Amino acid sequence: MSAETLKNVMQFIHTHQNFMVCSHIHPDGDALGTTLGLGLALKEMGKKVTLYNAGPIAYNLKFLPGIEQVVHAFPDFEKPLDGTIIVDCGSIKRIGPDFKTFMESGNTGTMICVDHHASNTGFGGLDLIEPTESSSGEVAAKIIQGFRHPFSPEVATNLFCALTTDTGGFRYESTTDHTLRLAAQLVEAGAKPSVISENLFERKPKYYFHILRDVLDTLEFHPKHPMAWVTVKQDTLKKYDYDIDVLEGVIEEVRSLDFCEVAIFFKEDSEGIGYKLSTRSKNYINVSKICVDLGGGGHHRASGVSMKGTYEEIKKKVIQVFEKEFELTSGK
Ligand SMILES: [Mn+2]
Repeated sequence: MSAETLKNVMQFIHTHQNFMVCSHIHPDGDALGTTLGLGLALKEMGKKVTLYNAGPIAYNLKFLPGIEQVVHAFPDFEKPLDGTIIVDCGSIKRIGPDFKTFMESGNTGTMICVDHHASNTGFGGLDLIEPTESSSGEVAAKIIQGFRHPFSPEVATNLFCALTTDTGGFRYESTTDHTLRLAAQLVEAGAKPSVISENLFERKPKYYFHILRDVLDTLEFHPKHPMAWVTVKQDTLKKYDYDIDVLEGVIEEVRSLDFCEVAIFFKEDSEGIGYKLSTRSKNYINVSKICVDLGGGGHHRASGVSMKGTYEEIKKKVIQVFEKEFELTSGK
């Protein structure tokens, strides 16, 4: 953690009053948990805070305390905000389609990134980006703790959701001793791990299993490298009245295969012009590097990219890139 940057961000918050906290479209538990955790804490400190997310809010995040305060359209602000804090979001584009207009209205004030995406090159005026932290929730907690502001049960629940989401329930290698120490403090402050985990992981709708069955039918293995992939096309998805976020769990199933280092999930986009890829790795392949090269981003072990083209073109290109990476890695 860069102490200097943390100090600058805290100084800015301390000396200003009017904020917006927002994150990326289709928020996951880190994006929304951090928006709410940090946003509610700033409100408790007496700041005026607008909580924004382009949405949609996934079925398993609707339990988060304060979720009803999140707005999905930019309000007409009477005067420009002092600052817009963008959490868990690696690029301006990912905030959502309306953000550009809002930015051009000149109302954002100073933009502040609070993030842990290695691919975030810093697009705010003040950027607290810590790729070694498990989650943006962990970065936001540093700000709250820096102010010596005690975690309320609501803030603790939201931040615990952020940590739980991005560490896969404290299982991934991003889980450090300080992640667990922070988790303990959040539990002490009122976060309920079993309630949060049940909401996040054990409330899948029945149709998830129908989709999963169809998707697993497409499972393919690379003949040489420890890599497997699955695909879902619109004709399958059209069979179900589904929530896109439900699909997020599928890739984790594939990664859990014994020999699998890399898992890829090809999802046909609804416009039929390309595919959205989710990629995961277990131990040594840096999927973020590959996704950034292809125009996307994320983390070393979990990244994504949207690509235009036919299924065959995209699949061929992506598999070739991974083959090259496996060859480079084993050559070391
Ligand atoms: Mn995150």
